[in-house]
Amino acid sequence: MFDFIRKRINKTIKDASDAIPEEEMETNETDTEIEEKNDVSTGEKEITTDTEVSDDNSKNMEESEEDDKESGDDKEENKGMFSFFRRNNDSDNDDESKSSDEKPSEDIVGDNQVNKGEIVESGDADKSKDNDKEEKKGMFSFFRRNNDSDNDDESKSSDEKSSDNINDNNQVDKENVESIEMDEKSEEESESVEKSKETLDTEDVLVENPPDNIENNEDKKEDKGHFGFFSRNKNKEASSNQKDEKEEDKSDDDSGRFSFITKKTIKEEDIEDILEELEFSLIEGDVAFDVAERIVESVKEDLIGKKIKRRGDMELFTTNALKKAITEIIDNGYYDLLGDIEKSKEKGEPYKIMFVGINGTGKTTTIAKIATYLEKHGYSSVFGASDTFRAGAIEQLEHHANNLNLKIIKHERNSDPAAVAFDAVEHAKASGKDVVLIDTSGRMQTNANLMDEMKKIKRVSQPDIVIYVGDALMGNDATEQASKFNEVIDIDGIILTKADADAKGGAAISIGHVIHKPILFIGTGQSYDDLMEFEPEWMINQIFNEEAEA
Ligand SMILES: Nc1nc2c(ncn2[C@@H]2O[C@H](COP(=O)(O)OP(=O)(O)OP(=O)(O)O)[C@@H](O)[C@H]2O)c(=O)[nH]1
Ligand SMILES: [Mg+2]
Repeated sequence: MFDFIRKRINKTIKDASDAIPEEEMETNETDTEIEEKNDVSTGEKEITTDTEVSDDNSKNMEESEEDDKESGDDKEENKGMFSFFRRNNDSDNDDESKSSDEKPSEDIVGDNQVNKGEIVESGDADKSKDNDKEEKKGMFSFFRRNNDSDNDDESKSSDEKSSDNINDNNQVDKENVESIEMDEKSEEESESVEKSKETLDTEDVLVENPPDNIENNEDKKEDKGHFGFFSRNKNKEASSNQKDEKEEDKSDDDSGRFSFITKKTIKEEDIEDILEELEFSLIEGDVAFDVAERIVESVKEDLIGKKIKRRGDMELFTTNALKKAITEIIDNGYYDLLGDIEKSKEKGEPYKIMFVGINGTGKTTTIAKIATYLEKHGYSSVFGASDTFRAGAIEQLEHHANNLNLKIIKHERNSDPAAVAFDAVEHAKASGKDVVLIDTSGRMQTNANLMDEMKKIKRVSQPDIVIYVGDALMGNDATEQASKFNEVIDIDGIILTKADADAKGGAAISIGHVIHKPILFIGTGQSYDDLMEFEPEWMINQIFNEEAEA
């Protein structure tokens, strides 16, 4: 039923996922070059920032972490961190040709640059030991700096420190200057770190099976931070208000590779073209203009300002925003038909339903379907043949009555339809029937006489509920007609027929919203059982699930 809308919605979701260019989801290469070092002996990740990291940038990164803390994203972040290390350990382990003896002495020194969202590792396993030392000194000093800034945690053992391998060689960063000073001061300690590293097991030590000396750290909560880059951010206080600037983040992408993704805040310009196209698509798919506008506004409101932290976020946000917008549109209350019928029955009154609509929408067929439905729920019905206008209308209803073995109250053709309805109600009262189903002739909302006649039927028969029967194939016209009928006769609910033949689905989305009345049933075919109770969840599933039956 929703083929057209489903395709367009899915296109919108796809376009939205592609809307933020890859480059914008990555660290700014011109500002920051991140060098990653992978110490095989410990399985640690060492990340060296070799170029300038501006104060702003680092503040944003700090804020990013702070934000996450507040929003409870920490756990996810940390999980990501662990998988990062595990993955790198795994990739190290892949190197079967290396003996475990070799590994401890080998640093894969990444001249890695963050490039298009991935860390491209160009490890140089044969760096000289001197170089190694220098690197490690640097690495150590970085953590010294951070540890110091965190609490001057002098009590940390060198073992602990060995796991904090981040080297920041920033030239301009103020803190970095301090860091360089620290380098000199802590040269000795650095060497002890190296030694301690050599004593550690070779693989997965930090993540899968942390050695005792790390596991027993006095401050276990620090463990996560030890693994690198994040600890620096995590332990500092947030100090920036520039919330919609890019923020660095680490995350898994779908391919399972690790990537740096910048937090990107969705702005109107990122999505305006997509939403404009969505609006056209909805209108083309028979959604009423106002409803299409409202859906788009709601999605826009939802998306703007959202922060994308990892690939897939945009798709998720857009899907959720669309689902929310459409759910709001199609949720127009609930009419407890069976409950109301039961109440009438308890009072000893027949429950009266009047069916209205324009020509050929399926009123008469639907009456037969409803009688079938009611019978299944234990309620008896009687038909009132109030379409005295169209040739063959009475016979048509009579045919269904015979098929279903139900009583029909009929008068001559062209007789007063209101009188027929009245008689049908009287018959139900007299014979103890539970429900009276009143058929009326189809009429155009523009035909004042026929609209007046319809009002008279209502006045005389005093129905408990007036149901507008709309043809889904008529698209937005069905919605506009429902609006007019509602103005004249005050509709209580809607049955939308021919959903089985409607490939667009727009009328089903907007009709209830436009008249603020619920859809009770959907007609799904020409047989008596082709009637479905309307459930908003069903519709949402039809619209969003590509595997949903048409
Ligand atoms: N495919 C499909 N056809 C339907 C459905 N409901 C009704 N029809 C068909 O629509 C045609 C018109 O149905 P009617 O019940 O005569 O419609 P009506 O509103 O009573 O028509 P008028 O009395 O002339 O105003 C018939 O051929 C029905 O079989 C449905 O849910 N699906
Ligand atoms: Mg009819």
